[in-house]
Amino acid sequence: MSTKKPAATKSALAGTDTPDRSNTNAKLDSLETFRSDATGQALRTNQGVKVADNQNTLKAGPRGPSLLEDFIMREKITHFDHERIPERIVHARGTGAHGYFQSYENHSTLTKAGFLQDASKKTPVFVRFSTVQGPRGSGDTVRDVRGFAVKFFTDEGNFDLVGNNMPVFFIQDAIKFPDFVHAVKPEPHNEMPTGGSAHDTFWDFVSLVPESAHMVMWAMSDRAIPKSLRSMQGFGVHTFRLINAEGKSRFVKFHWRPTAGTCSLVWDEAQKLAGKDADYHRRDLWESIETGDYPEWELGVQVIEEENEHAFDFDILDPTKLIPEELVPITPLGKMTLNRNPDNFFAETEQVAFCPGHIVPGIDFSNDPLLQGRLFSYTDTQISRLGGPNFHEIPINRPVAPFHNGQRDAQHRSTIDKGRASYEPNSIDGGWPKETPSADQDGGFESYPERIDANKIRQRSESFGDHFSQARLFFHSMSEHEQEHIIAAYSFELGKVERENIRAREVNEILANIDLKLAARVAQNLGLPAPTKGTVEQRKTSSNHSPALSQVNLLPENIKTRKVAILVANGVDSAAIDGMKKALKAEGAHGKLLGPTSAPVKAADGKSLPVDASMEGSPSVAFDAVFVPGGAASIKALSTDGVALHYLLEAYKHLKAIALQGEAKQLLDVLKLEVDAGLIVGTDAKLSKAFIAAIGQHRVWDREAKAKGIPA
Ligand code: HDD
Repeated sequence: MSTKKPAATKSALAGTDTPDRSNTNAKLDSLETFRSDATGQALRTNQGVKVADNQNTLKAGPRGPSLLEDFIMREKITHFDHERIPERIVHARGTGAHGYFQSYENHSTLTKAGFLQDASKKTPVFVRFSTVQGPRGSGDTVRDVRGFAVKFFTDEGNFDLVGNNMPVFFIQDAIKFPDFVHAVKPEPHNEMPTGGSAHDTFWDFVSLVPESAHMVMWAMSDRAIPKSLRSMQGFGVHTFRLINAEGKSRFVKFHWRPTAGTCSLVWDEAQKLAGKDADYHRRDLWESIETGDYPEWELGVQVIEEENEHAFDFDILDPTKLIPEELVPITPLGKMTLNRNPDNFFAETEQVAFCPGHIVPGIDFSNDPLLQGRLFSYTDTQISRLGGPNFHEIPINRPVAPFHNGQRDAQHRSTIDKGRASYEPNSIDGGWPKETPSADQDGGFESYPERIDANKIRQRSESFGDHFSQARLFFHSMSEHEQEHIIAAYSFELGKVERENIRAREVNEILANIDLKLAARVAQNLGLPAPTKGTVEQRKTSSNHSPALSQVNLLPENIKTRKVAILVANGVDSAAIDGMKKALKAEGAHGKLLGPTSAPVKAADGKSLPVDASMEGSPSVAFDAVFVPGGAASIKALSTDGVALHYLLEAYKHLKAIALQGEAKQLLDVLKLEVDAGLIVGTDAKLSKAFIAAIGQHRVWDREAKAKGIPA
């Protein structure tokens, strides 16, 4: 038997007392020694025994019964039988990526957190994006809130910012979380629906709990069907504290702003994608990282001085409220870049364990009662999900900062602690490990000494009592088409609710208190009488319009990374393809050639052009825009090709930019369509210019009413 050890399993992270920057870099460039690479290695059992035959169970003769003594087969099957761990109770469906965070400058006036003080330092991060309702195998593009969880591996310990793509939440107090989750999850009797909130129990709960009104409005808006994970904003939701070296504390709200802008799918597209490519979002994230189109977000904070804690007409501790950016602008802190896909989904994305309670010196909690409950829930959940309290030793969760304490044993302990004293104080091991008094340089974590003098009570603060003003603020800040989408979403979801009393309650007791026109439109679509007044008196608020909430104002200034389908058939004008591809490339966009099949097409000039995919295999819903180059024979073929015609009609219906070059103009008559701001015909460079400008608008909203009549 060989005495050689199997490939690298030793952790590089244990054992030193000072933060090791080489580990920080290791996180960045894949050098972590716990990554196992089997290249050039023999197949072995988990005990290190080389395997001679991995094809056949040990049997009594080639046709005889299998033998119990086959320890190789039993080890393999036993391990397989236990491969799954419990999926997350919420946010089960997710995808992750590695990257780094870099501060813009020294923010020491705001915080003593080291990773926000040195502009030259790259702090490794692991991010996991998720949907909330659906199980692990559910679709990516369902209407739902998206999780946006970031683990910063700082030299002072891990900081987890566990947020969502919406800045508020459904409930105000953590004790209501199990109720909310039970209501939104698939119904218990038949486990339906998968991935969505369009069912009785969700609407029963939210129509009885008015504090959910604001967040439900976000969930019915375009924000709940993001175009990609790369185009989502992220929010820490709760108010946190930043504390500087002098002990000065300020309240903050964390914001992530994508450099790719914020935009969404349209509803029909989202529904189709859930079938045509259930992995649409995770594929997009994966491919953009592989292509080198690294997704980026700017991290910023809204800062509220302690003396201004009560300066707003809502409570900053109430997680159903946002602070309009027009009242408190965002101070940029730094940028996060995602530049590496995981090597192994299970080991990294599935086993990563986020906990809002993971903070570092310079950051602290507020008394938001939702946050306070979360501080308990996440660690508790990881213990059952990851099989014990040693989940911090799993490679993806290990801090780059060293960790030593008296905690010992428990399931799956992998650290081999040396020494005899697992208690503090001790004299046997020289007193190590020792506390770091907060007064020392690089002192230990110290909670902000907030003064509290109160009765022990179960009571909701009256300052949490206004549930409708910010729902109204959100609705009124939307553009016309965004408002129409919200009305359509409420109508669609409530239309799926079987019980009329629930539908009526949502309209009369929730929507009527937000906006009577909204309530009337939804009531009309449900065949209910329009309410004439709300059930609670409207409050006067200082903020009635917040342009920063509308995605119309959040588009990027370029079309970088946008994907354009180029439809071709035999006889296509290859010069037109080259011209458009060049123009798109210059803008950082990607053109893909799609043919009637996956076979190459023959251009009019005789060239053989390989295609990237067939039109059927790469549907229009997966692209941002469509270009049809001319060439008489190609256009003749496409004019009678049902897949090609459907492709264009679907892209038109989903309000995408379409450019028809040269002879492709004839398709207008075939499809009975007219040119508009995004349906462009032409022959020269002007065409690509206009096309690029139309893609930059993301959608042709003016076309929406007309496109409704298209049966794609
Ligand atoms: Fe939560 C997971 C975000 C309220 C209890 N939550 C989870 C994840 C995200 C959020 C992004 C997935 C993390 C990952 O990718 O692994 N949760 C939020 C936000 C909230 C929120 C932004 C409100 C502002 N959550 C919340 C409350 C509780 C929980 C009030 C319980 C009292 N959340 C959990 C959990 C999960 C979780 C059950 C499931 C799996 C996990 O933690 O690791 O503990």
